[in-house]
Amino acid sequence: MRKQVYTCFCVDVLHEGHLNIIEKASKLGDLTVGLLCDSELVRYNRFPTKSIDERIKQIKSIGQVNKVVIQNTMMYDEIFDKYHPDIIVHGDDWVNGPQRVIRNNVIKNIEKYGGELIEYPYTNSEAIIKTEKRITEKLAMPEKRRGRLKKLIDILPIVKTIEVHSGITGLIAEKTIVETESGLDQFDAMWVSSLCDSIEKGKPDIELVDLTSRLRTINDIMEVTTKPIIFDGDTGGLIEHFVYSVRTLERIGVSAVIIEDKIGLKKNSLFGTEVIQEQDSIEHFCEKIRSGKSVQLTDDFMIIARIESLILQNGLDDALERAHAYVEAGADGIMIHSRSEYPTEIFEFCKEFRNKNKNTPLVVVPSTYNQVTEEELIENGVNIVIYANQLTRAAFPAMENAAKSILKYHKSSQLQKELLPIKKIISLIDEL
Ligand code: SPV
Ligand code: MG
Repeated sequence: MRKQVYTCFCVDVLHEGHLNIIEKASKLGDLTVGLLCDSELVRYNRFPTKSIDERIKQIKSIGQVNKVVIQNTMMYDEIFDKYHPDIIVHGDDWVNGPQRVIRNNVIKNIEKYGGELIEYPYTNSEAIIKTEKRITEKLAMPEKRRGRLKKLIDILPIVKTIEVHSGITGLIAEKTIVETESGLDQFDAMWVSSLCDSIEKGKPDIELVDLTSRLRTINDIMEVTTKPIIFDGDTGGLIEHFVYSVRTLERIGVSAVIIEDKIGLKKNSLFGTEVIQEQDSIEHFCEKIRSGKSVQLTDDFMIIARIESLILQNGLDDALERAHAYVEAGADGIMIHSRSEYPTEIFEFCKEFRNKNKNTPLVVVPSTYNQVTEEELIENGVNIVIYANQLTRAAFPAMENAAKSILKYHKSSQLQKELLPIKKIISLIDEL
């Protein structure tokens, strides 16, 4: 009987390296190619530039492939359980680096089900690296980047979003990959926080850092990233100004603006009622949403309404009334904010909101109720989680400690262990 051979492709663009693997694998028996599904591909690598149907068609057109299946998880448990392959074929690029967790999973499955792992030298020519880099860079183009947030909301259980406020934090959001029990993971989107963008400039978070300056921050981030951007638009300002902001943000490729229903001098929500802050009227805020939506030129861009009722202790009923009114006015999503230590009021809101509205995306920012897990948020119907300030809060004490240490010891060698090696910092940024 011919052997059953299986190989998984976690890519959307085929190059000679993949064709090499197919050529060799097909000689070992009947070849099944697994294609990693979209939701896993974004955790593993990057957003696909081809749909799963196009990817299937592409592989099917290669003669040596007997069967094409969709692999629903990065780990191979389901594949072994379902297909019992005799041979798993893979490039040897997964021996080192984060991908080795997946290799280990294959080895564990072989111990359980039997089979053999055959690894071929990975083809990594200059030309292949260049092509792959080019494709990735194209994802940064405004027309490609803008609509990706909506797509991610559709395909992912939750869109994991991290705060960025500069090129360097953008790079961290873009490139950080970790190994987990279920494979690799990375952030899906970026949040340009008003708090952190202001702090970066040594200013309070009171809409003092104006849009021109915020756009410069966005540009720095866009230069070095491809992931979609959610912009913290504060109150959105005057309706007459907000329409211009929507046009600009949409044109440059931002995916969503979140505006909060406060009026007058805006202060950071985490002050709660410790400072005077006024909530906008439902009518006026709906007018702002309607005006923003009316000037939008694509279907890609989202205007998300942020409700401050829980922050200002105006109660759950007020929050719900506003949420439904804002959706009615055209909001593409609702962000419900809280500064409680526990997620109880957020979950109450989600439950009541979802009773009436099953589809409008829900966004939360668990800065104070930080014990909450993504799993719990998913169970409660949340679509986007924003980690809104952690990079800034991590950097500040690290920088302060370094400054203090140098002052104290009048030299810097004692810091060596905590610092990025010089060799790494000078080669951190790729040249074009
Ligand atoms: C921000 O990050 O600027 C926010 C979220 O608006 S919060 O700081 O919690 O108000
Ligand atoms: Mg803000």
